[in-house]
Amino acid sequence: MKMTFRWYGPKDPVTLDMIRQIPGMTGVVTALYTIPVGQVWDLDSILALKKQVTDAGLEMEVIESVPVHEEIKLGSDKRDALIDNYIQTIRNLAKAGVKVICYNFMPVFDWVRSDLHYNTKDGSNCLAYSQEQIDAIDPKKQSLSLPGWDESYTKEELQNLLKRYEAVDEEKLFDNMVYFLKRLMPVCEECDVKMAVHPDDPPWSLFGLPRIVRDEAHLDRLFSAVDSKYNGLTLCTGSLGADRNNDLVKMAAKYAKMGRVHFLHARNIKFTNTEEGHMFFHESPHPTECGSLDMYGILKALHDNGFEGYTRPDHGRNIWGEERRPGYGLYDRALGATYLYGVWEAIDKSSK
Ligand code: DNO
Repeated sequence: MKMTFRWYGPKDPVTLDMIRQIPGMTGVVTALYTIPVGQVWDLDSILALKKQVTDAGLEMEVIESVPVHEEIKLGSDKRDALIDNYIQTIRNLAKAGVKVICYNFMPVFDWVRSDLHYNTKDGSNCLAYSQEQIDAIDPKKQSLSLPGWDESYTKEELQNLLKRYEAVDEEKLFDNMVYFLKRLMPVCEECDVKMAVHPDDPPWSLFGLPRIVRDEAHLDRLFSAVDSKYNGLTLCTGSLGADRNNDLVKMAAKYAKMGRVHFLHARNIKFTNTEEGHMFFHESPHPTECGSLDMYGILKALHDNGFEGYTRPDHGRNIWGEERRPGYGLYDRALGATYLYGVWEAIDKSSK
């Protein structure tokens, strides 16, 4: 397991120097944030980014994310040219030594939360999700104000996009994803770059839009439809774990054994309602006992099934007065990294 940290580029207040001082850190996971979705990432820009990272004594072997254009997810006649661009980006990233690309196939919205500053009892605050609050939003009728939503679209663009997705059900989205991956695979195999899809967060349909990377049945179908180890997974525990029916220890063991887990997003969440269902959860410190997910069990399952991929501590809370990008401050993620490192060392040494 290689420990990494997400870095949002030169403007990130969490600097490379800070990241380097976290014990066990080998590299950062980053992206070129200034290139519009759909355009080729040119080699010079990639190499310039890499130089900043390596000058700071870190590696840049994972990209999160190369975003997939909506026309590809919609399967429109514009997709082939956009997939050509994606392929060229993969080739350029490979030349810079990138090994894994994290991406998602969620229509329109990436991760969704109802609160970015949910106050917990210990005085920290964190990201939270309330189904009731999300259900009260109808993006087709009202202008959208979702925490974390970056307003990439004008109101009209969003309405048009949502309208176009009315013709895309789960099956169609799945076909479009398979089409995309089948075109990528020969290049990934040639360049040795692994695709690692990020699960839907949360892993169920939102606002009537289809979401298909959400449980074991959907992942099995995806992995057999495009049967290459280069078609793999970012095992995001907090995303998949939000559905209590997902047995993460089992899934970690199964997909690691298949050689499909290339990247681990390690994060714990706590359900605070006692009823079954997806009504409310907030993010919690990484250790098992702090949340509802068996973090130890997941790491052990990965370890025992040969996981050798990259890991990063996912979202941290705001603690010690820190007020940085929600989920992506320094302190709690650094604590998370150290916890993950320690658990991994213990599992590894005690298994020899
Ligand atoms: C949220 C992240 C996601 C992830 C993308 C991958 O904190 O885990 O935004 O980067 O879904 O494409």
